[in-house]
Amino acid sequence: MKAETAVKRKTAEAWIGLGSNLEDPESQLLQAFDELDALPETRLRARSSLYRSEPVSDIPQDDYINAVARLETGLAPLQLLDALQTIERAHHRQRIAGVVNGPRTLDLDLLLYDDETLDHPCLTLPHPRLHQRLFVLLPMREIDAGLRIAQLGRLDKLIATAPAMRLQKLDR
Ligand code: PH2
Ligand code: MG
Ligand code: MG
Repeated sequence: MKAETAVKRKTAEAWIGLGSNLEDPESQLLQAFDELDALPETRLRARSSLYRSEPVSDIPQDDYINAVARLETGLAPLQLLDALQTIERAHHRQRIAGVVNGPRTLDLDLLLYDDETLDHPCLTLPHPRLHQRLFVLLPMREIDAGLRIAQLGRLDKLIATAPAMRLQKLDR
């Protein structure tokens, strides 16, 4: 047996933000948790509750359902991003040219990948708006209250300084 075949690939801890405000958002997210767990070389290790949140957008639209998932994955960051976009497309996610922050059936954002920082045309790590979004920070705190984030610092400090918004934790 060759030496490499016995070596188990190192895995990373990846945090995913989930959001939906179209076509039964709660079901979209519950199904997405299963689809994340089914990705190659990937396990869903933890997930937050679902939260109802007011839309952060200039476009009037329905409230969102948001949540966060923590994965263990052997996929590289851009491979994982590609896999997330494949799941979004399977949920009939439409991207309309020129429309920013419009309503969506499913949004899967790669928030963190270990402590990596990345400035790639397709992917910025940590997610550039993570610290401004309580609908991401509060679900993260449910999974790991003591988390420290590369470049941004302690999660509880980010929560204390993030803009206020209407956000309600749900029972599922
Ligand atoms: N996602 C956006 C824009 N605005 N607002 C809420 N409440 N939740 C979201 O997930 C969300 C948003 C762009 O991805
Ligand atoms: Mg998003
Ligand atoms: Mg997105």
